[in-house]
Amino acid sequence: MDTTIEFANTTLRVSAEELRETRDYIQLSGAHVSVHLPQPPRRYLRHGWQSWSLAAWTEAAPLPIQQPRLMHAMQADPVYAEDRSPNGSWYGAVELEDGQVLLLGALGLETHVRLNGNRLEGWSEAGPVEWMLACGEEASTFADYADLLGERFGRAEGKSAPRVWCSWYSLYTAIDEPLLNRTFDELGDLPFDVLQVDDGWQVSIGDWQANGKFPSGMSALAARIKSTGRGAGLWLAPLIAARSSKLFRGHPDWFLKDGRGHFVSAGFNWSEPLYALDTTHPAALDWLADLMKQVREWGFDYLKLDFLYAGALPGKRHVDMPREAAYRQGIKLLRESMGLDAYFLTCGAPILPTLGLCDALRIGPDVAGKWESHRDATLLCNPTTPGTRNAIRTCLHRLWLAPLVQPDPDVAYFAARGNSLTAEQKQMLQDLALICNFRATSDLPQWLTEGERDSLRAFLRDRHKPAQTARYVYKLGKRSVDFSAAVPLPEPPRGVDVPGSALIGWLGNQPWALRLLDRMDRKKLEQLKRDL
Ligand code: 9PG
Repeated sequence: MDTTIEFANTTLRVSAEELRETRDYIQLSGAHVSVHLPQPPRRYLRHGWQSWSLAAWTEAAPLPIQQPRLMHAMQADPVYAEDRSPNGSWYGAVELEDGQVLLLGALGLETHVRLNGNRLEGWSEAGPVEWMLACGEEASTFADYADLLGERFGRAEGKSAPRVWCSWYSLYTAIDEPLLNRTFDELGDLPFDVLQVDDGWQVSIGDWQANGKFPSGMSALAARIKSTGRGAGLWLAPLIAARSSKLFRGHPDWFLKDGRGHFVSAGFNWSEPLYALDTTHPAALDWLADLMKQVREWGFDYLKLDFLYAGALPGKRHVDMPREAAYRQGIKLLRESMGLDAYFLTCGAPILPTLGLCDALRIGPDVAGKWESHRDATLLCNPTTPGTRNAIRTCLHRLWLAPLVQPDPDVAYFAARGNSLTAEQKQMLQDLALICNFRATSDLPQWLTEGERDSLRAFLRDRHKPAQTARYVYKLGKRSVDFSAAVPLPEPPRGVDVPGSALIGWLGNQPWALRLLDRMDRKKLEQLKRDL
C-alpha cells in the first residue's frame, strides 16, 4: 500500500505491505518498503556489513568502488560491494534540510537499504520482514532502533569488559613461546585482566593446534598466563580455512560452494585463498563444537573469534536457508559449546546477526601505528584496511550499539616506538576506548618509557563516564573530546593518482603481488624481533 503521512513535521510518502503508527515511530512490514523524501537529503549514513566495513555519514552521492575486488568478501558484503549508490546493511539514514535524521531500519536479517534519488528503499533477500521508520533527533532515533533490536535479537549479558593485553598490534604473527612468556613477565603489575594470544600460534588457518613456536603446547601457555593472576585469551578464526590447511583438504564438502560448483571465496590473507565453512553442515558443526570445547579445556576463557563473516557469505548450503540465519545458527552453536562463562568477543562479524550471542563485538577496522595509508585510502578508495583513522571513523558511527553489546574499538597505543601517530591521534584512540569502556593495548612493556607506562596505567584505571555533546564530540570528565578530524573520507584519486590507482588496484587483485607484500611484512617482523 501507498500512504502519505505527516510525521515529525515532515510529509512522507511511504510504500509497504503494512504500516502502523506508534508514538515514536512507524512500523512497516514487507520484503520491499520505500519512503519518498520531501526533499533531497543532505547526507546519507552508510552502514557496512561487518566489523571492518565502512560505517559513516557521507555525501548523498555515489562513492568509488573500493579496491581490490579480491578482498570484497573480506571487507564488505560482496553482494553489494559494486553498488555505488549510497547503501548499507540492515539500515540506512538520511539527514534532512532541517537537521532531522530519518532512519529506515530492518528488524530482520538479510536486509539492505539504499538511497535511490529521493527515495529510501529497503528490501529483504529472504521474504517479508518488519522495519522501523523514525524521524527526529539522531541519538534518540537510534536509541529507539536499538531497543527494538534488543527485543528481537537479545542483548549481551552486560559482563564488565576485561582490560586486555593482546599480542597482535606489536608482534603480529611473530609471536613465540619465549617471547610471550617474557612479555607476560614484563607487564608486571599493570592492571590487565586478560592476556590474549592472537594470530600466530596455530599450525594453519583451519588447523587449530599449537605450531612449532609453542613447543610446550597450548595448555602450558594458558597455565603460564593464569600464573600471573590473569585470564587467558585466545584468537581463532573458526569459520574460515586456508586452501593448504588439512581441514580444507580433508573435508572439502564442509565448505560453501556457488551455483557453478566453485568454492565460495572468503577472501585472501596469509598469502592464501580462504574458504568459508558451511555452518549448516552437521559434521562441520560437530567439529566447531569440539574445537570450542578443546580451547576451553586448554584453559582459555576469553575467546576472540575472527573472520566470522565467512559463515554468512552467499552460497549453497547443506541445509537451504538464508545466509545470515545460517550464520546465526553457527554462532549460537559456538556460544553454547564454549559456555556462557567464557568471554566471547566477535570480530570481522556481520553486525545484526551477531547481536545477543556474544559479549563484545569489534565495531571497526583494525587500528595501526599510522593514521592513514595514501595507497589504501586514496588509491584503493578502501576505508576498511588497518589504520587508526579508518578505525575511529567507523567505530564512531556504531557507538549506538552500546546498549546491545559491549563495543570493541580495538587497541590503543601508548609507546612512541614503532608508531607514527601524533600525540593527539593516540589520545583520540585512547579516548574512544574510554567512551566504549573497552580498554586494550598491544604495546610491549619493553618499549614503554616510564611516562608512557604511567599513562597506560592511568588509562586502565580510568572510570570517567562519557557524555555525548554533538555528533562527534564527547565530554570525558572535564575534557571535551572532538573526533571530527577522523571522519572525512579522502577525495577520490585525481591527477597522477588516477593511473596510480588503476595500477595499484590491478596489483591488489594479483595473488603473487599479495604474497610478495606478505613476504616483505614478514621480513620486517623478523627484524623487529631481532631488535627486541
Ligand atoms: C589477525 C588479525 C587480528 C585483528 C583482526 C584481523 O585484509 N583485511 O581486511 C583484514 C582485516 C583485518 C584483519 C586482517 C585482515 O585483522 O581484526 O585484530 O586479530 O585479524 O590476523
